[in-house]
Amino acid sequence: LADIIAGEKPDTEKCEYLNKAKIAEGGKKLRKNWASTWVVLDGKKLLFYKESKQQALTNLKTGCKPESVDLYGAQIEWTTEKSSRKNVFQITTGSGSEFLLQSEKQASMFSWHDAIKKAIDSLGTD
Ligand code: I3P
Repeated sequence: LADIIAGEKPDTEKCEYLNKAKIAEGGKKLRKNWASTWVVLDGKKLLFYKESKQQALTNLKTGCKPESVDLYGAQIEWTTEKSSRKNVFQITTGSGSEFLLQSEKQASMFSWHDAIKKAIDSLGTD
């Protein structure tokens, strides 16, 4: 309610272009492929909208269908080993998928880490 009065979105709702790389799916390692991605945090989920022209065309035809990541049972941690890039954290989902998110804007990544951690903690694990 305070957020609404202040005219701000709750901090478990965010969106921004970030660099994203999916490095595992269902416990299987994938080849790392960074892509600029419109990332939306909506409280319980992270949504990834690809920015590519191909994807934009597909979205026009099918309606925009982002990749949706359930944060229930997920984990988040900063990593310096999984990438040579700065400001990288990893999200591991309950289903064993691993995503790296990165941006040159350090403050921005702190804010994302904070918001995602809050979202995960608010969902609990049971
Ligand atoms: C990868 C690409 C990534 C890099 C990754 C490379 O090569 O250069 O950007 O990750 O390093 O393997 P390719 O395009 O040939 O797959 P970072 O930018 O995060 O360092 P890695 O193998 O050390 O993960």
